[in-house]
Amino acid sequence: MSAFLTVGEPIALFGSEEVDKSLKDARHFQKFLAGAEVNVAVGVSRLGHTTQYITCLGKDPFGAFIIDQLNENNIGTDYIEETEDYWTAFQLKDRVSTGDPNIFYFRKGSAAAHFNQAILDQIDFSDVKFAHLSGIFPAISKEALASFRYLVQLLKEHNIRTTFDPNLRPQLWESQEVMVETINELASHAEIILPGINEGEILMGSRNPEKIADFYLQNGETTKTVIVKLGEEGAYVKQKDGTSFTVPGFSVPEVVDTVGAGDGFAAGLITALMEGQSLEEAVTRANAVGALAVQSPGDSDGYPTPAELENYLHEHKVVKK
Ligand code: KDG
Repeated sequence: MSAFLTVGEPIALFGSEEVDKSLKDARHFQKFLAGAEVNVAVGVSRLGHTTQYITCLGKDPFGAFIIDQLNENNIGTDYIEETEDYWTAFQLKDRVSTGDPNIFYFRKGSAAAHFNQAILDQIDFSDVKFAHLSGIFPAISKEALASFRYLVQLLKEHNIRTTFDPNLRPQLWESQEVMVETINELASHAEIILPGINEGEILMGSRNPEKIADFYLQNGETTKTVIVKLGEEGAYVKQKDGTSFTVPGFSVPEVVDTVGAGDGFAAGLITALMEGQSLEEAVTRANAVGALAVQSPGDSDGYPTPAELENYLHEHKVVKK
């Protein structure tokens, strides 16, 4: 079995190559692998760790493309189901000169939304050290939400360390109220929670990183650490024992696309913790992977190999303690 696993909806992403052109007008697109959780698997695998990605794909060209991408990225496919009944999701993303790109999804009723939780009973947890969960998969359907809850139960039974990224996608929820309530409840089962500062404002009504962290540390059944992502500014960390610190981010010469930075952050954090680094070193690596991610057009094409990461940290004068 693998050291890392995650479950989610993978998406074939068509990223526009025409800067500041609307999705209606753009004609030239490049195809990438996307999906928040699979992005994390790509980042973890690229940094040299064994991974399994759990999902359901349609038997269609996008599903076949995703399988190829998983194989190319050395990601385990032992727990992937394929169906002829539903399509694999895809999405369009524009290219903007500033800010976050616009995204249009074609995912309602997808194969992943019809995920059958029976496959979770086949998982071999023996070597699993970390599992990453996000707020997107439980938002796509009732089946996915139930499967998410069942996986949380299995992870608890096997004492697996877990990270949770709220990854708010309001368009996938029936109302903001349901989204906030469900995400905060799901987050409470994770050991490490990774909200973005803007998400904190929606989820608990404050942009104060300490208040966001305190909210989750008090509510979290098993929560030991909250890491609030501050974008370019880095990340604020608070632990159950009350210790807190901020790890500064890396300045980036040119932001090409912000999507995928948070998933890269999670991959950097998880791999460093699996390698026995301190929490501060792990958050430094997380910031570095996030900074590399925003300099490329796809979600995950900027994620580094160990040598690329080493070079980046060296160039930015981060010395190992
Ligand atoms: O975090 C990146 C994701 O936003 C993207 O890959 C697509 O999963 C996706 C989503 O729902 O936004």
